[in-house]
Amino acid sequence: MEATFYTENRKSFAEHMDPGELAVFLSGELLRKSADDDYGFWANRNFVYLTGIEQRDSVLVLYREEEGYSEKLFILPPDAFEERWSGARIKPDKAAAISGITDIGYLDEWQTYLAGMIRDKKVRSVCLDLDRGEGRRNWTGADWMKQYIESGYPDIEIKNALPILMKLRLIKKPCEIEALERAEQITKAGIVAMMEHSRPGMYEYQYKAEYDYALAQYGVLEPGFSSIISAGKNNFCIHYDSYRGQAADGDIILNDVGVRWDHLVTDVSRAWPCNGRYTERQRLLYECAYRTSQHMFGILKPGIPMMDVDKMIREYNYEQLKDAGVCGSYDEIGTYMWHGGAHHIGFDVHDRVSAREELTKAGMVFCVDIGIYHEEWGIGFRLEDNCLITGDGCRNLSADIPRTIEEIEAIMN
Ligand SMILES: [Mn+2]
Repeated sequence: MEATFYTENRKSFAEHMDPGELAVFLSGELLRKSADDDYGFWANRNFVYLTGIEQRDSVLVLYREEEGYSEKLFILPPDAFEERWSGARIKPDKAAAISGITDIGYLDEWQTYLAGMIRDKKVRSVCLDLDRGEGRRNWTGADWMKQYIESGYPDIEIKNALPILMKLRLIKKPCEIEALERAEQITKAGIVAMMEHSRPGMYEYQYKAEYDYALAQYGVLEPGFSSIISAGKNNFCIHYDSYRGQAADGDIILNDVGVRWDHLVTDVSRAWPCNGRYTERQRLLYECAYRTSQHMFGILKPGIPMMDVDKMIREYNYEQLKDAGVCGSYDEIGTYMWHGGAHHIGFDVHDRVSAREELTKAGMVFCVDIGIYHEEWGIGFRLEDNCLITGDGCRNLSADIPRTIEEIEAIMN
């Protein structure tokens, strides 16, 4: 991603700030795992969206003037001893080249800077990324910041930056679509590798190994999110993550996987019989999902209430299942369809965007996910693609990943 992408994002954010307002964004800290080991660092996505920087303990400060705004980035200072053990830290010139921010300081100056700004600029409000997640209780750095400001500066109003960012992130820019297109190609390599190696008796972890190996050939060293790869009855666990099961002859392999490229994540599901030939029942159900998917990609365009997309998938898929003699009435559709399938993707796989009240617009990218679960027949799977809304319709970004029965059987045999 070019630095102009991040510069534009900060500019768009600053347009939503009030004069005299300060915004503080934190990349996050290392999380201790055990003894002297930490979990791999994962930078806050909104911080990355605004800076492109993925280093721990970094801080972005925006200050809104009457006209325009100023910005400053704080990064970890050089530390020869630390860097000998855990690798080089980003230097100011590199941080400037990535983010487009010219005013860069070191972390040890940051608290003095904050106090100085509040005093000299007579800051009236501070905007923080107060994203507590849904039902999650862990405090983030922004929560600590909120407490720090509230106790030290009771007159300053605290605002939440999240709603603004959720709006900005909803519409993808051309460079984000390019990154997604690249990610889709690599996703394809991973899925095709699993299809090609598939055979009865194969363990789920062996499919996973094929996927990870294929991605690594492109320099993608971890999947876009925790891969869901399961066989047979394990497909009935929607977010399955054990990988211990073994595919028996006649089982369907379900995958729900992604690739992150330049921060953008794909989310694709395919389903194939481990032995390379769909049974009659598998074919019947798969074709229902396929026709529903094709229907959706034929009708999606700007101006459709986002809330209706799930319902449209459900209703059309019900018609398919009814015609196939599987589902007798719409009241029973919940027996076979267990989840919705129209979440947005982007910097997060379940993208942190506000879409519920929106109409579909050019630049939105969301999944069209059709899951069919027939427990009695022992067949469960999803067909999930990534839909980009364009000026006059839509484009299936994952269309090139084998998705018809003919394409899949051709690869496997
Ligand atoms: Mn998915």
